[in-house]
Amino acid sequence: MKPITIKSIELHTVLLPYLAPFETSFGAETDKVALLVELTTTAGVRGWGECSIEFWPGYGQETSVTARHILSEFMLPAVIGQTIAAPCDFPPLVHRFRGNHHARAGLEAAVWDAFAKTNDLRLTDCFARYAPPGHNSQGRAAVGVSIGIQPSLADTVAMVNRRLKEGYGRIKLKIKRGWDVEVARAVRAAQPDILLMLDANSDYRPEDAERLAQLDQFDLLMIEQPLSHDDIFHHGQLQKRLKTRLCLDESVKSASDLQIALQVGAIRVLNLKPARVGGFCESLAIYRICVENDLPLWIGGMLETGVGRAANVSFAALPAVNLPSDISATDRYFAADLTEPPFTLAPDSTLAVPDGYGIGVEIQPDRLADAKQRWRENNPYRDG
Ligand code: OSB
Ligand code: MG
Repeated sequence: MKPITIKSIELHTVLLPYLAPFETSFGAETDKVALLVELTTTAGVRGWGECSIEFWPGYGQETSVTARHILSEFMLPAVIGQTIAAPCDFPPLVHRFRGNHHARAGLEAAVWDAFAKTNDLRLTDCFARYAPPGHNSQGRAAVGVSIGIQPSLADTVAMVNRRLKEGYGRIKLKIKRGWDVEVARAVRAAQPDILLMLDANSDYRPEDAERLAQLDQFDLLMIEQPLSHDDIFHHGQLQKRLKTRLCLDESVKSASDLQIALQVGAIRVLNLKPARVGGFCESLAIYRICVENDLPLWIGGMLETGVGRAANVSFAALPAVNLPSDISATDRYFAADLTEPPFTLAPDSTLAVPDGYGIGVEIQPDRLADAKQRWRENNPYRDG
């Protein structure tokens, strides 16, 4: 494979309005704030990555502004001018800067895209080269849809019916304390046979175990991250009391965290967000652990723009990603995304990997400029 040499890197903060606000246990959001990384090689190849981030530290500890700071002050100077022979030669270059996984993941994603394009490969086939032998890209990813907290039970059932009609074969509902058993009951009553799961985004405490055990009656595919974002131990305790499989999202920030979660019985399904674990190289290490342990795996989303969505679909097309991923069609999120072509849902609830090399989608410069302008005019921070 041909190496790349990094000539320059530009960061873009954008604001892109959602078609409808998205509400989770930590609040409602009306716009996507995204941080994009545009990398240019000395050969003139352009790679794009997305930091998969939000504008406040509710899901993770980073924000679009902290990620921009860490990248521009520390990580970019460490990589500009460097030659990279293989994508996973990148992490050691920024290893001395701790944490800040979403920031480093966006930069690493741009490296992967540039590397794949330099070598005339789709990103999905590039990932497959570093996956275990025989793990070739399937060219498409099974997906579901994540439904935010709605104003009422009737609205929730109506939204579920709408998404089913659009063709989604797996429904995930956001829950929080006080918005759980009744929601699951209402949706199950309306739809007895669908693949249904719940995501609490860390809203519950260990003493809520009895409440969570009531959810066992609804034949759920899994319950995602009920307890604290930094608490693997109590998920292990909780799993002993639940029939329903626990899925971890927030708590697994590295391959090591996953090994610990497996050891203490805290995990029966993994939601892998490549950004949360610091990028696709760590994601490939985690992928191997899932294969070795027969741990069911799917790829999570952070309502990304087309840049992040394309990379995640490319990873989700690997064969050990064996449950539907949280990567929905473009029209689930935006009126017009920053990239073309849009992702459309196939009747079998899959998204196709784009055809082109690298991430396979093209940034639309006019829309990028508009979205950057929108951020400048609507930046909600008091300090910068
Ligand atoms: O917990 O999976 C989550 C979005 C933002 C932050 C956290 C989560 C989510 C989602 C959205 O569930 C999934 C998607 O991108 O469609
Ligand atoms: Mg989640």
